[in-house]
Amino acid sequence: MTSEVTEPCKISDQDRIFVLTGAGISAESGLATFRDSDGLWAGHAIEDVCTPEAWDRNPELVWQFYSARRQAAANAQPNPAHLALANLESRLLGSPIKDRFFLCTQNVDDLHEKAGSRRLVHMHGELFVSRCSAECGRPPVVDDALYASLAEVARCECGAPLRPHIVWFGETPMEMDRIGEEIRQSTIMLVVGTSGSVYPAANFVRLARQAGARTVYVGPEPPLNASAFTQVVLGKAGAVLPTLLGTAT
Ligand code: BV8
Ligand code: ZN
Repeated sequence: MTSEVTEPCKISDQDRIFVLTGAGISAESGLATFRDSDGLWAGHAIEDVCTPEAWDRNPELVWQFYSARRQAAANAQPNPAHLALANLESRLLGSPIKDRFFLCTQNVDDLHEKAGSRRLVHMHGELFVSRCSAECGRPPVVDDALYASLAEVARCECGAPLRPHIVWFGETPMEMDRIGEEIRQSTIMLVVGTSGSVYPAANFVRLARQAGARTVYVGPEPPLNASAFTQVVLGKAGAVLPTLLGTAT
């Protein structure tokens, strides 16, 4: 059922909310999405910057790509959509039932954290974190440096260059067990700003339906998996979420 947003989404005090966000929620903060005409992939083939093979072939190009993303994200601020989710989380924190809000983002930017979200996971990694490219086992490190050449790239104590702590195509997403558990317990799944073209994230809505949850999509156009939603609300997240989540002042 496709509609414009009119009244807040009904959330009872028994409901447990699982939120999945994609690049669309950061579009109004000035961060390009992947598939926009001038999107992130414009100018770069996925296989040249977002696969382990790309890293083996040309780590300098990969670091130039992610350094440009770090620069853009560092100058970006959360928008009303990020703030509405953080506000909803804090409102639900007060309720007797614990942990009724869980946020899973495919985004590697830190705008959800900047907005005040707490109970969240970055299933595809984080832009401002790096780890050892030799996987020597040392923990990932916070790293907001910009690397124009491989010579500048910081090194792990084992001597190997650091790589972005990001999930590339062909790599296993992070926190999948925890995400699976949260989906099973959810009664409402809210999905915001994702085209539904990348798996396993694009399958979460079907898992939520199997768990009996209401499934709501918010974005300016129906996603590829639109048929799996009980409600599709067409509109920009920054305009829709404050009203839909009842945080509109
Ligand atoms: C894996 C980090 C095994 C990097 C990313 C064939 C069939 C099915 C699957 C596959 C297949 N071949 C290969 C696969 C698997 C592959 C895959 O899905 N490929 C696709 C291309 C077919 N997946 C993988 O490799 C994954 N790993 O499968 O491992 C496994 C599986 C299960 C359990 C264990 C192990 C790893 C995929 C992760 C890759 N890394 N990101 C980086 O950021 O640089 S994916 C990246 O692209 C994003 O994180 C996101 O997940 C994805 C798509 O982006 P979206 O967020 O949806 O953005 P997009 O631009 O597409 O759309 C924007 C949307 O926003 C639009 O709908 C638009 O309408 C909307 N919008 C615009 N403005 C607004 C808005 N919405 C609201 N408000 C607005 N203002
Ligand atoms: Zn190392």
